[in-house]
Amino acid sequence: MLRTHYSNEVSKKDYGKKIAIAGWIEEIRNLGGIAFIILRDRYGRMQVTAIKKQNPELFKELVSLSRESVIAARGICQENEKVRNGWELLIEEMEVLSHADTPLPMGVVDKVNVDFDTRLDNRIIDLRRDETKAIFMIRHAFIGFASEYLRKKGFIEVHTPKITAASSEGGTEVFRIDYFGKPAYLVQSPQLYKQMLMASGLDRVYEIAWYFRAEEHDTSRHLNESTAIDIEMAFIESEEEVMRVAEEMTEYAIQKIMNECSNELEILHAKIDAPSVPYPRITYDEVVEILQKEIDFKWGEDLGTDEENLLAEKLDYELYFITKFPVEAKPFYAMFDGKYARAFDLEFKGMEIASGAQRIHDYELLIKRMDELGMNKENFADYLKAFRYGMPPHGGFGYGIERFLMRLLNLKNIRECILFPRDRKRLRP
Ligand code: AMO
Repeated sequence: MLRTHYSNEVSKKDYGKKIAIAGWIEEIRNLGGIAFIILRDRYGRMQVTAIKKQNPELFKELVSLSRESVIAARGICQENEKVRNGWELLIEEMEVLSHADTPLPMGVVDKVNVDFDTRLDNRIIDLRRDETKAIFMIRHAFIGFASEYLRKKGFIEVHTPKITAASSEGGTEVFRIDYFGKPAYLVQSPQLYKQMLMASGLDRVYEIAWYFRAEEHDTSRHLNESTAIDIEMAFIESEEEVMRVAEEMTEYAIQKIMNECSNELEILHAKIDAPSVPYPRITYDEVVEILQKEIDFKWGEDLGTDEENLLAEKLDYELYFITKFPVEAKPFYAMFDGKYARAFDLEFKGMEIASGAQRIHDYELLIKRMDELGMNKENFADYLKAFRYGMPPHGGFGYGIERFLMRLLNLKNIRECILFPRDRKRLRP
């Protein structure tokens, strides 16, 4: 066995016993007769101590290794109060599992600031840094807790196609691909499929979804490939029921993250306020009123980054819904009352992290709406078919995972929250 213990698994009962540890060499301090090696594994760091006269060959090999080489070390686990975790390994045997090339393209522990592009170009090494790892541990936790909440509420996890013949959120911002000689698209969201599923009798579904959007943005809050938690639920009376799921899921996940990810939050210096539900609801009309006191803003316009920031400055809370948008501001599938769509955005510190709506479930009304918008219904034949044989009232939301994390952890760039970001300039690694 290469490893009997991870760094965090060693306890007093192991002192004096032989153990095996493994990981990356972070630091080598060679004092001549004795050398101290800091070895890093998934959970932390440990000290390996080598004494030259005990085994000169092993000592020589160990101190000549390059930083970030991977070794497995066996020896006696010995109590040592001077070492941070209270013990060290007195090395007796070693297996070099992999030599790291030099120089490293970026440092792992160096305090010098590495620029963001270098970090992304070397993402695997970047992930060895505590801060980067902490973000992805919290991402993992968030998805787990959100799923846990949804499953408790009767949502089942589904996976819908990512290659499709029709686009859901608008025609131009799609990646076109060649599908055996026929045109196809990468989905912008699971929108059409999750709605279709509401006619299946499954009633409540969720998906950890991939969004592909060929938007030409180059901002700190947009990605061309992003992930979301998408839900759809049937037999609702209004979008209020959907909003309740969005806010309760958020509250549940934040609480759990605070309880179970305190180490990671500390590494990231993230201080979290966990507001209780219900989150405030502000109508679009109220937003317009607030904005018009400050800037020139017309009813019907979209809220851009500047407007969202300004609004956040004027409000005292971090998490809130904007409701009752103008119909024109929302996609064709949103249900409406007169000039207002039954749609909402969930805002977190001045940025939209989720949006959703009650949908049009009546086939005739949907056709009418698509005609008004001049949409080509043939492209939506399969979607429309699902509305013809019994479709209950329904609604749902799409909740950006990277956007949520960015705000929760106060990160400046959304690219911090996805392993291998895709943007207009970045298709690698
Ligand atoms: P929308 O287009 O608002 O709605 O997307 C839902 C949420 O997904 C995130 N998001 C993005 N994150 C990063 N980069 C992007 N380019 C990007 N685009 C979207 C945001 C956003 O709030 N079908 C509807 C949802 C629904 O009604 O169920 C939709 O896709 O956090």
